[in-house]
Order: sequence, then structure tokens, then C-alpha cells
Amino acid sequence: MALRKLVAGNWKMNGSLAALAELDAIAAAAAAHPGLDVAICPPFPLIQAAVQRQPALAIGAQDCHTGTSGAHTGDVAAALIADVGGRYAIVGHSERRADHGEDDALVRAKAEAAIAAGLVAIVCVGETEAERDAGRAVAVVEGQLDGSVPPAGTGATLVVAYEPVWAIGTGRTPSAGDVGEMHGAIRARLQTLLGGEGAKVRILYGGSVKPANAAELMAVADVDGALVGGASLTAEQFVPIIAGAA
Ligand code: G2H
Repeated sequence: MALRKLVAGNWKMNGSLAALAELDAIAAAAAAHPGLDVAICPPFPLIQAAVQRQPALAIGAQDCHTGTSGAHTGDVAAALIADVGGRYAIVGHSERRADHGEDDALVRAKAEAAIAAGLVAIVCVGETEAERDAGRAVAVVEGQLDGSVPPAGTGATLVVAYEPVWAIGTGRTPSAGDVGEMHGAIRARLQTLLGGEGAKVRILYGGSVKPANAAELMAVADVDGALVGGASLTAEQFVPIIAGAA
């Protein structure tokens, strides 16, 4: 079943108020390709300004807390992200798993909090280079899915992003064959975990997606879009990726 593709940009710890000017051409490209969804996830302080600058463009966050409010210095509740107009929350990115020790149980709780607040949760999974070299890539990702996918997730509330850690920001990407094998395995696991809804959850590929490889990656079976880091920071790079996914 062909799902509606999603191309999401993850600005990570980059951007500025001035950089939001890039959203003008990105929003125009999104409007020119109504057959797919486009989102940008800037740092928290830019979310509201991004929404105000381009209200028709979906804006999201790169993380959220598990709770709704309280004494959690420096954290941000999913409800606040929604309150300022955010529509997505990336959770469990490998940089957060590595930098902040986030494990599968915490990622699942964050995804559930995002969904409860009305956001679409983008749950990230992916193996390290050592795990792939050891022939354990699929088993590692299946384990991450088992631990971090919310059991009540649906095609409308949940997206999974497969991001091999060794491909992030390195310029290296897996072969189309390896991507197809992994996305097929993820699809099968999602159907085991979520039943019929598992066929409707979009599975994004992430890791060094760029204009030159976007169309080939997006043509692979069960690749339902892309999570794009560095190449989402400028319209010059991101707009051709949107076109490549359309
Ligand atoms: C993977 C990706 C975005 P990049 O982290 O989530 O980043 O495209 O820079 O590899």
C-alpha cells in the first residue's frame, strides 16, 4: 500500500530568526506538491515564529518531555509545542539517545506524551556501524521498535524514522537494497506490534539524505519519506529533496 509521503527537516541545534527566511521557499515547494506532507522541526525557540511566518507549513519539535507540566527545568511539554502551533515531535533521535542517555522506555513515554497532546510522534531507530558489521542491524532495530513504539500508535499519530547511526551527517548512505531490507523488516514488526495500523504507519529514511540521492531512496519499497538534517537547513538543498520525493 502506497502511503502519503512525509519529508521532514530536522534542523538540530541550528537556525536563527533570520534563517526562518528559508521557510518561504520551502512552504512554496510544499504547496506545489500537495500529494505529500512537508514539515520543518527547528529548535524550540523558533517554533512559534516559524508557525507565524508560514502558517500552512507544518512545524514540529525535536523532542518533548513525558509529562504535561511541572518541575522539570529546561524541558518542554508536548502540550506547549501544540499550543504554539507545532504539529510533530521527533523523539528518540540517536543524538538524544547518545547525548542524553535516552532509552527505549523513555522514548516510548515521550511518544505517548506527544500523541496525547495531539502531535504526530516521529520515533527514531537505527543501528550503529558496529552492530551492522556484526550482522545485527535488523535485530537491533526490531528491539528498538519493540521498546519504543507506543502500542496505541496509528497511521495518523505515529511515524517511524529509520536512521542508521553511521549514516548521520557522514555523507554515507546504505545501499537501496539494504534500505529496502530494513524498511521491510520494520514494516513487518510494526504489523506485529500494531496489527492493521502497522501497515499505515509511515517509515522515513534518515541519514545523509541530499538532492542527489533523495529520488532513489524515496523509490524504495516501504520508504514513505525522509527525515533530513543538514540538507534541510536551506531551501536550495531541501526543495529538490521535496521534489525528489513527490
Ligand atoms: C539524521 C539526519 C536527520 P543528516 O540525523 O535526522 O541528519 O541528514 O544530517 O544525516
